[in-house]
Amino acid sequence: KYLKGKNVGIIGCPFSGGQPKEGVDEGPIKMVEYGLIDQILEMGWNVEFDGHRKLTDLKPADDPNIGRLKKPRYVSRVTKAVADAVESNLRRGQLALTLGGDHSLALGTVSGTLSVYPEACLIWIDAHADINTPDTTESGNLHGCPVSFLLAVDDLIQKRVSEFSWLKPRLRPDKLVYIGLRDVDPPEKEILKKYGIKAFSMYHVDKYGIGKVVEMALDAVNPKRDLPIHLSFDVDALDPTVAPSTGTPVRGGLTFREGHYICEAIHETGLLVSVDLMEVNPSLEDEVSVFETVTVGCSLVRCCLGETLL
Ligand code: B3U
Ligand code: MN
Ligand code: MN
Repeated sequence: KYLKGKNVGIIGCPFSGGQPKEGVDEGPIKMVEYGLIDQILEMGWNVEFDGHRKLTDLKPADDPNIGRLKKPRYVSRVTKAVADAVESNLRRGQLALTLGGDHSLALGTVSGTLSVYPEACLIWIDAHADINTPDTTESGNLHGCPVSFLLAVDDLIQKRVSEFSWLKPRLRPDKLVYIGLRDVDPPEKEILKKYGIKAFSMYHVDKYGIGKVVEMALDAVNPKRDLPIHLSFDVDALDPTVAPSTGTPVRGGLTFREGHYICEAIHETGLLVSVDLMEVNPSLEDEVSVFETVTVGCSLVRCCLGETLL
């Protein structure tokens, strides 16, 4: 509906600055090494991919904490560049596919999407809500904070750090929905409640089944099925038995099929304009775990682009 034809621009983001574990920067590199580009080409897409971004070039010499926030300047510079890349892909009529890297990258991807499609809704698939503010974050890791920075909510905007002044908070709370949550900090729960943000935890997936949950999620943020969709998929939404190689695995997650169903159903709306696949960390766990996590990342992406079982 928004994008004509099968054109995708892939933004490879080897970046780990939003959290402490090295190796998540290898996620996009491994997904491409495992053949993701050829797989997408075989599905009949025109693919633009000029190699991974040189994000380490943006690393400042000195980057002291701001309050509790770690590496704020590095994350800000990188996510600004990513925002520009997503925006440029979308303006050229391409679906923007961003491969991470840690989930702080969504500061950039979602900003880029909203600068082209301010009416877009955001579907966030994750074990975590990633909605801590500079005040509530215990860890100081920016991958636990991107959603709060994106929200167009006055009292959250007031807490914003000036380092991220390039970021226009444009996301209305009623345009955001979560699926897969199971590790949400108490202050994050408060924020979700306070702004009436729709969230489907693993409890809801168990209770209603994934089919109904995706339908309810779309009803919440896209009732007429006419708004563009940004899908931000953190691979840790999947159960650790399915995607073990990720920085903060949490038991009790989505099954292989539940994860793929979400991507298939969102593809089917014809409204998907921007996709993130984040937090694949090939340096964690054994060889089999890495293989399973990287290949599941690739197959989730293919489902977003229309791969079907039949
Ligand atoms: N909520 C915690 C933990 C966390 C968030 N996202 C991940 N872990 N991957 C935090 O650090 O903000
Ligand atoms: Mn996340
Ligand atoms: Mn997560």
